[in-house]
Amino acid sequence: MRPTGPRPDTVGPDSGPEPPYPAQLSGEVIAGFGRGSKELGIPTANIPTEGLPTFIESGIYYGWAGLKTKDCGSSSDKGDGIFPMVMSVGWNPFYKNEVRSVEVHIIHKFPQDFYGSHLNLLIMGYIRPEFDYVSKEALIEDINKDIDIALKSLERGPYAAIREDPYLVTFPEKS
Ligand code: ADP
Ligand code: RBF
Ligand code: MG
Repeated sequence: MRPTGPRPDTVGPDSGPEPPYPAQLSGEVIAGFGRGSKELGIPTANIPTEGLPTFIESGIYYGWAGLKTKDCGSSSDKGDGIFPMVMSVGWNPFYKNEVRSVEVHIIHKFPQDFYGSHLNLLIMGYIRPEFDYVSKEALIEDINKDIDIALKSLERGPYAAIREDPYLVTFPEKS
């Protein structure tokens, strides 16, 4: 269960990410559990757990996401770009999952789904461990706080600068 008490406004050193951050992770958006994260207002783009750096343990992280939507028509209006993100890695104790998952909530409103698209992530830091919750509402409240913490943390100069890292916009060649 989540310990009670206030949560910080930002996480990680103000001077900028320290090794092993920023950590790179990329993958294709796959179907998740279909649990209706979307209905909760917090859709999560699931990506394969392969390629997850071994030092990334279960927990909640934040960083930058570069998204390239799968081609069909003009890409610009489908939401390609660089966005802040929060990421959950683990077993989702609240849902008692049997498999580990990596789910990314991109902090942006998209006009449509983007399954099959490519995501490049720069993980900038760790926010908190995963918790079990007494209710879905309590989980959502904490996720919304994670989003606030991520946005505030990424506003700091050295973190904001990494938004320009070419890694975020380097995608595999179209096949
Ligand atoms: P699933 O169980 O298949 O992961 P979700 O309810 O978590 O389903 O919805 C995830 C899908 O919603 C993503 O794969 C993506 O196509 C879409 N989506 C729309 N907006 C967002 C967003 N802001 N962040 C992440 N995914 C989003
Ligand atoms: N699931 C949990 O069981 N415990 C958590 O502490 C938890 N934290 C999350 C934090 C973020 C930022 C995100 C995007 C997801 C988190 N989840 C957590 C996963 C959540 O259960 C999953 O996305 C559901 O599908 C939401 O309905
Ligand atoms: Mg999902």
